[in-house]
Amino acid sequence: MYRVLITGAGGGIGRSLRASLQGVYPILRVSDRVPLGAARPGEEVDRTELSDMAAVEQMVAGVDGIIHLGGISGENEWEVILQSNIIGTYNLFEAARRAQVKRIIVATSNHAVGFYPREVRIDHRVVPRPDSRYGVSKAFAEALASLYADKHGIGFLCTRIGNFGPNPIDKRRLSIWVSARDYAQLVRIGLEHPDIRYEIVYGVSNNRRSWYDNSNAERLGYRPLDDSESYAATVLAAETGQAADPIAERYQGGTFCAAEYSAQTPRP
Ligand code: 15L
Repeated sequence: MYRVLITGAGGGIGRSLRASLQGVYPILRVSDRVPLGAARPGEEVDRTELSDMAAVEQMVAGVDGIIHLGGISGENEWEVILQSNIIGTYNLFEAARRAQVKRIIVATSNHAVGFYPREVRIDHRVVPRPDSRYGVSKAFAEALASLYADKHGIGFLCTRIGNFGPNPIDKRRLSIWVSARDYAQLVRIGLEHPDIRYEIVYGVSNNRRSWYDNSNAERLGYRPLDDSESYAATVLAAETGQAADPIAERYQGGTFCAAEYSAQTPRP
């Protein structure tokens, strides 16, 4: 990997990877729809709207690998999701094919599978059960990646990110938290592992309360260093006595499942 592009470099994960990957690859090209400030040593700074194919083609020119974080990172109206996450992701993968990009790390999400009940332990082989229009856009990104891997030979690591942050912020996040250093480790595996064509892994730390069988990530060499359990007592104490929505509580996707929920009976 000579030149690595980060889309969505202005977001929380993007800012973290921009710092931790500095100097790891000869050139880091950082891009976002919003201004990113001046280039740091070893960087190229770009500003692109992912729904604009011509701009996306310029953004990926000369790139070997892409960390695709760009797009909307939560639930929104269909038109917004459509432009940023559906059309934007299509534009990126198609431009990457034309530019002969070798690897793409996809920031997919736990919300692509958010309607699995919490008592079910899921692995990388389960079918998607999106919990939102946002979750559908992440399942779309995984499916599109599969097409571009099979048909065009691009290597994809789809990382179903749980919740990225300095610490887990509530009970649900104790099961899906990922620390900055663990996520950076996973991204580097995705870019550097010699043998990746199409893989789905969970972007989570080594959490004792995890809902995931992340053996596919482990097979690829992932050895997460952090565990949310050290925050559990504080997090749980803060939630004592709080009323919980039964739908949010039942499913892994939490409030994403409960929002706009109108089914009379749960799907078996
Ligand atoms: C996500 O996919 C979102 O990008 C993030 O903002 C959080 O909502 C996270 O999931 C989560 O489930 O906590």
